[in-house]
Amino acid sequence: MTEHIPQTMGQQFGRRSWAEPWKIKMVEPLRMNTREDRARAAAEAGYNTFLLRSEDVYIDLLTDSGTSAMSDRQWAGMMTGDEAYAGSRNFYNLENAIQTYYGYKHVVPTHQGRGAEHLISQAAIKPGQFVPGNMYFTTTRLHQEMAGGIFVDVIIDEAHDPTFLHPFKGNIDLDKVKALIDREGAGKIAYISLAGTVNMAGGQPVSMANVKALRSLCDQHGIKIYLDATRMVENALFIQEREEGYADTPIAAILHEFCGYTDGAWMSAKKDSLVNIGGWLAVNDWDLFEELRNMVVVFEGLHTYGGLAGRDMEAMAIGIVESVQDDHVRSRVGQVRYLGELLTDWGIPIVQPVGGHAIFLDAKGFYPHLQQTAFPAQTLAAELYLDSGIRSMERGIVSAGRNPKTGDHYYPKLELTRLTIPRRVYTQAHMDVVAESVKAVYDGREQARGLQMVYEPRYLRFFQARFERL
Ligand code: P61
Repeated sequence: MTEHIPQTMGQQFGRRSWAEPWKIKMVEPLRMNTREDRARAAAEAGYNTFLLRSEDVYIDLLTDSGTSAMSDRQWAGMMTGDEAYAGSRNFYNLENAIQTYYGYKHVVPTHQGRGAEHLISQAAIKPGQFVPGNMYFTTTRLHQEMAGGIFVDVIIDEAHDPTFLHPFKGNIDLDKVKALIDREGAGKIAYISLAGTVNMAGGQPVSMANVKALRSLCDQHGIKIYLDATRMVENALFIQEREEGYADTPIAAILHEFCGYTDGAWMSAKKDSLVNIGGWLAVNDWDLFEELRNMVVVFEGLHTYGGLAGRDMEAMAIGIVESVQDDHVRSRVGQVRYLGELLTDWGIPIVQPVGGHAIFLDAKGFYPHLQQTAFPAQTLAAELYLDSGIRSMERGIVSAGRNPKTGDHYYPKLELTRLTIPRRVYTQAHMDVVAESVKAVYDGREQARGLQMVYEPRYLRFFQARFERL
């Protein structure tokens, strides 16, 4: 009998192991439950993971939004919250952090990302104008449409193919933008809606070369570029790893350079910036800023708090600095990649290459026998929960919603179930448990029968829709 010599994960993958640049000081117990408990909870939740109670979840990979663990420094910063109605000291710290690391001139705080999306959409879109973007995001597109804009997908075609290996699958196809300008005229384009590490494409990055080329195209036509900076720090890591000339450039410098090619940005700070709540909007143009600063008092709160407490703004200011540290970003994305490598080696269909914040299981690859109208990704999320209590999120036909003109479902090419990794929360052992559960569900894939939707809300239906098993 040959002796089995255990190997560390690094050794198994032929590299030196990395580790998180922190140690754990406080823990939150997890609750395990039985398959019967989960069957009851899933049925009560209408087989929608958004409707589960968190207490019924074991490992929560619904989202990386607002679910990060804050550092001791951020918690200490919370105690220095200046809860004045106007002119809170913490606002100026936040403004300074955004100006320093993202490089924009004028800052408007908002309660979270969609608050900022609302303001920029209302201020910068005239009804009937087109808003080209590198794939849609649910809340982003809805705010653009509510402002009268028409979303046009201008991401490269490769982004719609889950198996295509491209280092920058979030890139904009400049020919698609040029064609739109030629057809409609630059005046019919509100702005380019550019997202870093494109969420719905699987957390796929945009290259520096792409944003530079986009800038020069837009300059020729007087078109603005606004950036969804929500996971732009993670995008910077991919540039450092994959783009020539950036291997020795710190994440912070890459972030700053990238933002410099854009005219402004909106942010859900609940992701990169390591806080439980918060967002902002920042622009370079004074007139637009004046408009936004005026609107924020109607929809969010005074322009020096935007719906946030002083302590929230302080945690964000500190979180921004922590988020751009190279060792932090490397271990954050490294953990996602670790889970992705396991699943890839086991032959489980996932979006390739692995993106920054999540593993996206290819539900069409799991369930080729299910029609898209039987909601394969929703089914997969339900099966994973039933197997192990792991909570994931549908990112397919349910998330895509309906075409507002025709009322038909949008049929996205990508039918995905997202395992989203919160920052600084779970360990490598948790990732192993997750991988084994995904494998168990994959092994039982032929039994899946799909779901039917029995309740469909009007807006962002995936959050509250209910299903029954077929
Ligand atoms: C998420 F199921 N993302 O990924 P807010 N831009 C981008 C985001 O990822 C984003 C927002 C703007 C979430 C939360 C969420 O369909 C959903 O702070 C790239 O959440 O308002 C949010 O930022 C909006 C989950 C949002 C969803 C919409 O889990």
